[in-house]
Amino acid sequence: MSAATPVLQNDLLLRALAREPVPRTPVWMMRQAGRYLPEYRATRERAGSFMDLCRSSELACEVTMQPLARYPLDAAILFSDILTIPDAMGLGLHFVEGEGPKFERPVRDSSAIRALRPPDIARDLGYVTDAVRVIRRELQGRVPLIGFTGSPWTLATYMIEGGSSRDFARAKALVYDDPAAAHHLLDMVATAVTQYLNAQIEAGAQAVQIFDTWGGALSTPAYQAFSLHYMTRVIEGLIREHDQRRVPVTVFTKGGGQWLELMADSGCDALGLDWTTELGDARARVGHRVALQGNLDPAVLNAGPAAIRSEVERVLASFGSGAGHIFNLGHGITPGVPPEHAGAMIEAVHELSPQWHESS
Ligand code: 1CP
Repeated sequence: MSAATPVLQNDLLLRALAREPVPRTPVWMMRQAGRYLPEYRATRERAGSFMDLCRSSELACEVTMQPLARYPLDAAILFSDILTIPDAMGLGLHFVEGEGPKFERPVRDSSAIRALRPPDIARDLGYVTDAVRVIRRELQGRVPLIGFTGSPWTLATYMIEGGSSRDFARAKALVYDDPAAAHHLLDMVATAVTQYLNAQIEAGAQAVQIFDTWGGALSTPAYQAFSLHYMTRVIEGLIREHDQRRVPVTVFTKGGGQWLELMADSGCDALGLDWTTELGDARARVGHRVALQGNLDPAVLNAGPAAIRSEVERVLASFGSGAGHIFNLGHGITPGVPPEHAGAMIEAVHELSPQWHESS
């Protein structure tokens, strides 16, 4: 390790991802930097737009650090978005207030797909790797930094639909009408995703997560062919050791509870679970092969601190004793959550989890 790389003061996350013993369960939250925090809203206002916030490494670093200033979290997550890749492929991303992401030039048919060009990661996404470097410097080894990407399938849904979707009508029609075009698109996106994560790892991301937010919308065979296959290919292409440490990979397919055994075959180190799968059941199925992350229903954070504490207790008990659990929400924290409620969740994990790690 070079003199410029401070040792990691808190490596609970990396130890739990390796299913090594820990004195308590590490905790972080998906979307921990975001609109539920007034300080985030203030920085975003200063940035002008969401993409300007992502493109400024100083401001992206500032918002990455905000939840860590408030709460004793065990990881930082790069502040960026999954849609930076399609933006870098020329689709023209913008965010409409209250409506979410929109692409000016969606790819609706086979000719648009065949006209697509892969992004040049260093040229078009250098702002992301710059942010990783700035955040690592600012963290000074306090906690590990998680890098991330969307899964090829999840990115493709936004590229084909032109934004968010309820039913993925266009993306699924493409899969069934013209599977060759769908595979061509997914293949190009998978290559970009692999290079993008490797660039984040080389810049200093110490763990990475693949967000397959919309994989759960597919049938089992379509999930295997159009989502899991490409995530497996991405994982095969990743740098797995950097700075003399393993770089663990977490796969989170929302709605993927029925496919855990298949997902555990992808070569990942951990699976993210949403709240519809019990951690104890998941552990019995795949816990001897991968670590498990999750899975408090984010809606619990709209309830009061007493209810939050008892649900934290229930989630910890569901996983049970021993190593291999990373406490998290089952999906991202929502904008209306009072910040003190997130604090109550984290405090409860600190207080209640040590008993599940005694004499292991
Ligand atoms: O108005 C605003 O300020 C923008 C809100 C916002 C934020 C805070 C967006 C737009 N993206 C982000 C940051 C973000 N997105 C992070 C980093 C912050 C952190 O975790 O602390 C991450 C990891 C994401 C990942 C992301 N973006 C996903 C996968 C995770 C998930 O929640 O399922 C998805 C699907 C997106 C797309 C996206 N970007 C933004 C929004 C509102 C959305 C969702 C749109 C939809 O529901 O279809």
